[in-house]
Amino acid sequence: MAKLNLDGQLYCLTSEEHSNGRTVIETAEAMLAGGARILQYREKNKHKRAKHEECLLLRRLMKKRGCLFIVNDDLDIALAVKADGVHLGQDDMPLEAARELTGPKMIIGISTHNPAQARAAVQGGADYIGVGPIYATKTKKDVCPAVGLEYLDYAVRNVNIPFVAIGGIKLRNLSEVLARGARCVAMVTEITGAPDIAAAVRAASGRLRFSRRSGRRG
Ligand code: 3NM
Repeated sequence: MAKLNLDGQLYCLTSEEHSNGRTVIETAEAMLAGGARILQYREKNKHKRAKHEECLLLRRLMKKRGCLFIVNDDLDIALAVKADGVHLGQDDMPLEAARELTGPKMIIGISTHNPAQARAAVQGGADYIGVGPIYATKTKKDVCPAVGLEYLDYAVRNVNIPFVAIGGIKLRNLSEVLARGARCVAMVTEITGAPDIAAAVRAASGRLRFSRRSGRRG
């Protein structure tokens, strides 16, 4: 795989329970309409069969539109549908074991919440890491309290692979995160809960691209 480049990109995630009655497919289509370039399927409360079925559909949709498709947690589903990548948390299958199954080409992302976890993921060969939760979030149930901007500062200075700032990020606090040097940002509920998902993706992506182009932080 060519080296992953997430600079200036909005990282989109699904969450049907936070999508105001829209299905995960409707939400993903709206994200694509807004120009999404990377999307993670993250549906914590569904059965595996339903997740597999939705991922099969999304895999086709994302491929057609040239959008990277990442599956959260379920490495078996990621492999079965030939996703571009899998995203694993600290309590999921260890990175080394996952890499044995995926081979070198599949993207593996790892959620990290402190510098030690970041170092371990980078040394273990992760393609990117999540850095968060930057602000308080109710979307991820089992995550530690907000780590604040300090851990983001650490990542900006020390992490030499792409990283995604995540957790409680909204359009209203995006400038602060960009000003600290984040180059890729994930938002769940700000996007899935927006009245117009495509417009929300466009707005956030525009801000990220602008900050990258101008080299300005914020
Ligand atoms: N991962 P929202 S925080 C999926 O810190 C996820 O690793 C996190 O949702 C981490 O944008 C989080 O609605 C939830 O706050 C982010």
